[in-house]
Amino acid sequence: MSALFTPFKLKDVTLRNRIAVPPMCQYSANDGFVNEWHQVHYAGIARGGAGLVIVEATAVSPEGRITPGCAGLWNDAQVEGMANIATRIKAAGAVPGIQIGHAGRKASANRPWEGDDHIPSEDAYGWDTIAPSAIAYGHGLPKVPKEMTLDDIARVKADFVAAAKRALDAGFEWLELHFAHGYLAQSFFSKHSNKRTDQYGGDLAGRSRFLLETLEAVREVWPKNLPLTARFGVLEYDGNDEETLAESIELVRQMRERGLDMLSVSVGFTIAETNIPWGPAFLGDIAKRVRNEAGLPVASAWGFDGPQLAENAVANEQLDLVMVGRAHLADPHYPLQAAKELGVDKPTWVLPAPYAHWLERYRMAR
Ligand code: FNR
Ligand code: 531
Repeated sequence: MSALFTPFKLKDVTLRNRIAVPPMCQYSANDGFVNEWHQVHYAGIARGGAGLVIVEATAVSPEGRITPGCAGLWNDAQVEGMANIATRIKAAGAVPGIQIGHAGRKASANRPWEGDDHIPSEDAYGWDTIAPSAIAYGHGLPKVPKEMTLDDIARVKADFVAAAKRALDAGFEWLELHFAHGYLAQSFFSKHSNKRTDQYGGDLAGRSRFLLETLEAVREVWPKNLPLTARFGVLEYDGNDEETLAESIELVRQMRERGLDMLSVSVGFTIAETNIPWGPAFLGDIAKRVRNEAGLPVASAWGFDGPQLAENAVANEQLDLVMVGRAHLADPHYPLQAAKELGVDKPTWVLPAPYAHWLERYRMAR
């Protein structure tokens, strides 16, 4: 019996298995509008059998994009293209999810394969960035962001709410707030990037305020019966992990109390000077600690793609959902290959019926 290939119910949504495609930027949008590439990419990946497909980081405002190629839901016209994607993910038997976020001081950057570095604000494709404090990330992202005023903070929270409403209109059934990877929300939480002396900085409560208020505001408009989740960096691997983890778990508890249904455990990526112990499933034990101490279901990523690793993560109660990213780019049918490797003989939990009928194990032998 496989733990990975069992359905997962969260609120009124049931996933056909524990494999999720995490958000992965395609850097292919124009003015925030998705196009034919996104339709091909998401339909193809959903066809492979994952239980949940989460659409890439989608900006809540133009200046919230990471790159000019990022998707957006900052205006109503952008809903149609996203609705086509949600419809196709659902038609392929997966649950359609989407991640919304704001890139903060990491915004206005070139695509990774075009430098991954800041585009000067005076360039046609560049823009000024905003953040909790006027502190640059540095390295390839040297632009010093403007310290956000209280009005800026109120506007960005409202942008998250408006984007969440548009995601619902587009037919998404799973919403993930991008609170990780050194972008705006993560940078409010981290002492490295937040030196504010007002109510949005200072102690844990101050550094948590933007995340908690944004979550509460989005929870108000996102249906109670649909999963509202967040991806959040619970540590930085900056030599201060124990303190950061303790603060993070307290924040996650408070997010759960305010209606967070699940956490996708990640790394903060707030600063470049870190010592991340990259390796297959390296976040497994961290995720289990968050799951146990914060008391809510968790997902995580980074090198969980080996089928036995993914199986063990669920069987050992480290994760409720395994995010498998790059392996899905290499093979959209990753779930089918994993099912074969794990000897799972009920591909109906993996694939749409028209495929499953002909791909059951014994039929494949003919
Ligand atoms: C990512 N990742 C990512 N994460 C996120 O929260 N939002 C995003 O939009 C993206 N975009 C993105 C694009 C590309 C091309 C890659 C490779 C990655 C991180 C991704 O979701 C995942 O956490 C990592 O890729 C690690 O998982 P794997 O690939 O080791 O399974
Ligand atoms: C982070 C990443 C680091 C190392 C390997 C894979 C991914 N991601 C974060 C992404 C953008 C691309 C890099 C986002 O969260 C948008």
